[in-house]
Amino acid sequence: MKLLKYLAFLLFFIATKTEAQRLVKTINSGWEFHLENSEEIKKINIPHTWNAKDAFIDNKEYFRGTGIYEKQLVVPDHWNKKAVFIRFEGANQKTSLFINDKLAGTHIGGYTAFVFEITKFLNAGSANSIRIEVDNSHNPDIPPLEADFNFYGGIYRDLELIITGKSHFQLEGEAAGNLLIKTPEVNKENAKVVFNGQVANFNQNLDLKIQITDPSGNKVSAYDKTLTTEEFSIDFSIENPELWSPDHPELYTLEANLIDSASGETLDSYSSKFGCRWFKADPEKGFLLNGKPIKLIGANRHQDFENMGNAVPNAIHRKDYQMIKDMGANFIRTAHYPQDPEVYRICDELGLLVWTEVPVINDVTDSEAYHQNAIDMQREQILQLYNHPSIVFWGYMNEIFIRLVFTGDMSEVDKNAKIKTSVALAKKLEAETKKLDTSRLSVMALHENDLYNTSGIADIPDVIGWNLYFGWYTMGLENLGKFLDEQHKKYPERPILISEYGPGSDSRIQTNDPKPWDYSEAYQLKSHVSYLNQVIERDYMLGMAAWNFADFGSSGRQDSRPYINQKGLVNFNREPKDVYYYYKARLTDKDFVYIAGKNFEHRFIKKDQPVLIKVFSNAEQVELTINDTPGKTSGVIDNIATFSLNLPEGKHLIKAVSGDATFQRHIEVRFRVNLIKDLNKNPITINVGSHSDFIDEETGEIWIADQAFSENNFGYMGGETFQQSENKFQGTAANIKLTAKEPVYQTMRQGLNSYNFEVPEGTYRVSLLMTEPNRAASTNNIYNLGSDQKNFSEETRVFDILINEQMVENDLNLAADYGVLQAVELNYEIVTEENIKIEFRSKSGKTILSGIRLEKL
Ligand code: GCB
Repeated sequence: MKLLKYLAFLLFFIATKTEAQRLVKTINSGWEFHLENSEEIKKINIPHTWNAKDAFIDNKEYFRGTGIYEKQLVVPDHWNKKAVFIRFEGANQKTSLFINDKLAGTHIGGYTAFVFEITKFLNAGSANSIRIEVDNSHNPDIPPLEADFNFYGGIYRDLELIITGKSHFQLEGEAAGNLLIKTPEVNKENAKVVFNGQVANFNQNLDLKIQITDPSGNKVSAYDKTLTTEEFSIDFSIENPELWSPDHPELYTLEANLIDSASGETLDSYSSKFGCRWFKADPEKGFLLNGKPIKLIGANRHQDFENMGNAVPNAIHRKDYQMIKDMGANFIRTAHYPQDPEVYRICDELGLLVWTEVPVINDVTDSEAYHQNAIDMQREQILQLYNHPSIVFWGYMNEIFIRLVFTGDMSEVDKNAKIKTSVALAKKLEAETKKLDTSRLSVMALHENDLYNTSGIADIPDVIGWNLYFGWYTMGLENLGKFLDEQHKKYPERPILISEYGPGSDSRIQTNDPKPWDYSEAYQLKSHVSYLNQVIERDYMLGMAAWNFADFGSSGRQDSRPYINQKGLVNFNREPKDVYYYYKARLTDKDFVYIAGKNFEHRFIKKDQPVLIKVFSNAEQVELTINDTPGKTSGVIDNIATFSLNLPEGKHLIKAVSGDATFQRHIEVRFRVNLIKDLNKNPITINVGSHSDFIDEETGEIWIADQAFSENNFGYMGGETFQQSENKFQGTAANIKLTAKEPVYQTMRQGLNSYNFEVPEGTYRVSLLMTEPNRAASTNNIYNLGSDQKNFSEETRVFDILINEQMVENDLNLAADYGVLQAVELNYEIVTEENIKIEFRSKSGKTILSGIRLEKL
């Protein structure tokens, strides 16, 4: 009997105890969703965006407007003794919450969390309606105004219900429930810790119980007292703290309970990790963490994912940062906005130093509301993320003069007004940042323009990040070091780092002869190697962050894959590109070796030309075994061993060994002249006007790099590589409509006289791939098919095509017949006794060709 009583008591105790603590639960599932002005109701789960698909569709702006989420919430009876909240981790970008048709709160800004108390709107013991309206339309008063990424709308981060006692730790307000843990003084011997907070619905019967545990889970400090005021600030001290760093991301835990002193009931609870470290940005010595220099090397990261938009689960955030850590990085910039709360937890755990920033980017509106919204975003970011030891930089502006610099027709007066309002806002943001946190560094990212110096804006934050695209938007990779040295000399007090760098690349484009703007993985590699070398050898440089960890969606982009910014070290689906493995070789210590060219396993070479193999390694030497014959070794320079192999035609197994690491890859070699002999089996596909091979993911066909004609072979005669502009070596980056083989169309040979194949007799299908790259060509079309008097303007391009002297196209005008930047494929069946000669005869402008496919029928 006694035992039963005891058990009953125990059960009661457990029940009240669990019941009494703060309850946090997601309410992500089972929503009904519709867009404004649409009858179509969809069942959806959060995280959700309505732009996952339409931001990637041709000729269409993605939807920017209001989306409405609805759901019933059954509220148990006993919640009337509780306080109930809804926490949004993030919704883009203006959100209103209605409970039972009453407005419970509104929030502006798409990248920070917010909490609304809904207690007074709820009917306990029955179903309550929740309606959430989220609006992502352009708003001149809300940052970001414009940027090179998509402003996907929706509730794209977790949505939570929080239930606490009537008295509770402050949940509403900019901190969205975070209570601040400060570490104002840390050294090897001692760390001072200050815990600040506020209790809502305060009364005199509240006990505060706090406990701090060390990284191994041992209790190191405790506090237990009755509160006399609603605000509290409690100091702790930790002896010989275990310091947080990328190599040892040691985390302490603080747990706080708010207890009703009369009943002993726990009304609310709060828990947060924190870390002990100190750091400094020195304009000569670079970045110092816990007193030691550490070169910050890592990447920027956007939060979207292929086919998902920004509505990604936490597991993807975790996977991304794990990949960044695994490649040996110690630094990450969450450009261009605060990311999911999970991201910062992961960075704390993995040991990644963080630059986080608010989305004040490209342009500023000179309005009170815009300035205030920007400041509110910074307040929210800092207060919500304060406790994360990983964060060392609070950022607040990215390339804020870029719109101004590139808007050609802006008057001097307007320009000066823009500069003035931007500088004024920077000063306000700096002041707000320092008001909230003097322990961290403020930072701003600039593009390559002296206006940031002359306007004085670059003198406002503690640290300057330069976004530098030498070898891409501006010429010459080697100009980087020169630029940095000049800046350092002119502004010796200014700590600097590179906040962005890197060219676009496409895993379908492969070459051994990389050039700017060819989108090859090889050029991306070349460029990153050069940047790493130039930054690492300069001690004053704090570090560098590659643009970008992953390819990301940007509806305005014209690259080799439309609507995607392709500067990622990994693809949009996180498939690594070569350069990802290069970082791993360069930055990690454990034996590592990798043969570059996952998509370059087929080599089409001239007979007797060597096959070039690049191997990434962190050892001093790499040994290759070719088809079981070992013995080829090469030294490693900048973590790359380069091999020139003489290989016969066929498939070869190449194995690389360095230290304890091995890697193998098959390489298949084909001599180009033999492709003609093989026409019986395989068509020849040529990427005309390009030095790169293009791998068609859909058909598996490889469109090989172009070549000049020689005897018994195939190739072009006459003409030159089409060049859109001076710093773009080849092709156009403009979107080509109606094809998935954009790169084949984007590169072309211009002014060619013919394309010749020395083939035996037979019936062949000749496919010519063409596009008109000149946008002006369509508007200048005064060419009239019927008349004898042909009147061509300079832009007009008209030519005839003859195959083996038979006219197959008369007065072909791609712009007039098909439109500019359209994929045009013309197929002809040809019977020949010997050879095929495709002639291009100009009537006006230069002839042009993008690709040829020759198939034997
Ligand atoms: C930049 C911007 C970034 C762009 C990047 C690019 O400087 O800060 O938002 O995505 O350049 O790829 O052009």
